[in-house]
Amino acid sequence: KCCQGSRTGSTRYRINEAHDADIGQNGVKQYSLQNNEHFVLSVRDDADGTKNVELMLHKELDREKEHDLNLILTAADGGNPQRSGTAIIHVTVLDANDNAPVFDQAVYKASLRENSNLNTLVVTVSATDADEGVNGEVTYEFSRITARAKMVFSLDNKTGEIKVTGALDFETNSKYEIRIEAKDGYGLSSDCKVMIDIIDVNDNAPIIYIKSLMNPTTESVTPGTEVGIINVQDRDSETNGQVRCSIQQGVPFKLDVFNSPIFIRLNFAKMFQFAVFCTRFLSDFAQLHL
Ligand SMILES: [Ca+2]
Ligand SMILES: [Ca+2]
Ligand SMILES: [Ca+2]
Ligand SMILES: [Ca+2]
Repeated sequence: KCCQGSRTGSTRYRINEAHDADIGQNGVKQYSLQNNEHFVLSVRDDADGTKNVELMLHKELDREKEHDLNLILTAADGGNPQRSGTAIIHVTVLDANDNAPVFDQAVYKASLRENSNLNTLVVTVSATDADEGVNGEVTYEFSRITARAKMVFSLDNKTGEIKVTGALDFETNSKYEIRIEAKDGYGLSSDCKVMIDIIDVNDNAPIIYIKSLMNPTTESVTPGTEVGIINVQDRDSETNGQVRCSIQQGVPFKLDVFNSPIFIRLNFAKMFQFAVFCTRFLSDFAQLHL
């Protein structure tokens, strides 16, 4: 058995000497090893006439490429005719933890609607480790995550599944970027990025704010006078956040788009502003406050 990562040159394995019943020239004279990439034979004559035979590592072993090797060792005598015997040396390469887990993708992207249910699977990250046993056992953990993201997403440390664990809200946070680390049993690690986009759902109704410019509105007011401003806000985006305003018929007021959309308020809330103009003398509506 030879460990992956053993140093070449200094890693040697002693091999038991071959026996030959003959003596002298007819005894064991030479050893040879079948040509192979990794091992060479080192034979030294000892003072007592025996030979010290060692298998010496010549080129590093890589268990991930080759985990078993068979080497044919031949011992030949010096007789005539020459006789030889062979032995097979079976080398098992033991694993060293020389590979970190590797993610399938450097960046994982996912998108889900803001009204997604708890436990919804967002994305599964996956890393593999070429080593064996504990050296190749991969676990996952968040390596960089905001407090907000931690409240709404969970990560299964064995399967790499990211799931929804809290209420999402596009209007509060529409994008998340998380880093995940995959570690093997001895702490070699690598990481990946997960980008999650939250998709808007029309979950906010428009809110109407009314500001009267004349309070109270008098009946002597001239038609065409601006008597109030209406602000309408919808926190949703795009078509979910567009508003249309209308005023009931038969009232002496006209609604005009004043300058829409005016500005964007905090948290993406858009504010649309409309002006209300007096269209005729108020008479019966004198008490009406916008
Ligand atoms: Ca290995
Ligand atoms: Ca490993
Ligand atoms: Ca809306
Ligand atoms: Ca929304």
